[in-house]
Amino acid sequence: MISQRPIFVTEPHLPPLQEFIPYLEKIWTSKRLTNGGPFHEQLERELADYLGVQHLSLFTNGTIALVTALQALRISGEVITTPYTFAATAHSLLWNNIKPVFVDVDPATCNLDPSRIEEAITPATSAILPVHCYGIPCDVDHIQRIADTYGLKVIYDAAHAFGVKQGGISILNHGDLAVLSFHATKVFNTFEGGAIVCPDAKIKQRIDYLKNFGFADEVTVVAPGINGKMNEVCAAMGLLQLKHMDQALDTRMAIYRRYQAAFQDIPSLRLLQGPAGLEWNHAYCPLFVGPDHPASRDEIYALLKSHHIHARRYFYPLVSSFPMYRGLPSAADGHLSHAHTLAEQVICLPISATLQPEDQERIIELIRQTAL
Ligand code: T4K
Repeated sequence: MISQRPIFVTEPHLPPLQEFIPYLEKIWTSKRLTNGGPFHEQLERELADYLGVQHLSLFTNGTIALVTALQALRISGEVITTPYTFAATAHSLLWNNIKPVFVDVDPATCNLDPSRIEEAITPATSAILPVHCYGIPCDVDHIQRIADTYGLKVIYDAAHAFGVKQGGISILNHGDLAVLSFHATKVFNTFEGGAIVCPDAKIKQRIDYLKNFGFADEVTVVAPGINGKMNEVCAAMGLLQLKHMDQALDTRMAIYRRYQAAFQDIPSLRLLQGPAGLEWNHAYCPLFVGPDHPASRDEIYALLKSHHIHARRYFYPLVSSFPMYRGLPSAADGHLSHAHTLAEQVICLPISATLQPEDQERIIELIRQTAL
């Protein structure tokens, strides 16, 4: 009998429950629940090692980390960003009273098109906030050249880019800061969580103050900080997850390759590809349904849903079309034509370390039928 188990786009990867119990016992015994506890400190060290970065500061989630990264660098005025992303990217600007300026994306990578950035710079521009969308790296060299020329900061929204390397180097080392998300739906999860990757100890210190209300010590508050601290249960989850990471990443790659093999003879269906030399994490599996495909993207989405397969249209609708952004001059449709096309064509297929081969076969079979 064919399984009808619901399948989700990004099912969390949970290590065996019995492996988590000893961590919980330690927390219960020590009564240290949060505020820079031992698991928090250990996870900061182990993650920096694993990711190949100098320093990182753990956060309660990726959104608060983005908001804090902007504050840490005292960004104000206007910031150039992508409309093809999750709401949190642009929202982090509004939370800091910064005006987002949307620039179109490169359809091959889904990332901010560097050749369109300069025309969007004004005297009020203070930074660029690109996203390594789906874990595919931005054109970091081109973006840095522009930032250096105009004296702008670069903060990467690297929510999808856990463990991604290019030429053997972590993509998280680019920009002034890079922000990760460890949400349940991410490649690496701590239930909720995130981090800011920092190039030096000084900026990490400032960020550590900012995530703890601005406290530098018991009696000194140096900034109007927020509560962005990761608690000990989430940090313990991270330590345990890290032990299973390599296997989870291998499974994701195998799933992606099966999708690739299954659709390669259908030119109206395009899977996103990474550039040569990329160690990708396969954070998402976006499939673009071309206008010449016999079924539309939404028909495929509905077909899968009717079989309890919950694909998602990340990132539709575009952030620039949300009510709080659509009045901006940079949100005008003609200005963001590639982003609009991608948003109309994309469907993210289920990919996770827990997706069973027989379930993937069901997904593939249903989609292949739409090409007949
Ligand atoms: N920047 C970018 C580029 C981002 O993509 C995100 C987050 C952020 C910043 C902000 O980082 P965080 O503050 O979240 O750390 C989900 C996630 O909530 C969000 O983290 C993520 N991006 C976004 C792309 O996806 P929703 O609203 O689509 O989530 P939801 O609840 O509909 O879940 C998606 C699917 O995952 C469901 O069909 C079921 C499955 N699922 C979900 C959860 C929460 C599970 O199986 N178990 C779970 O616990 O936003």
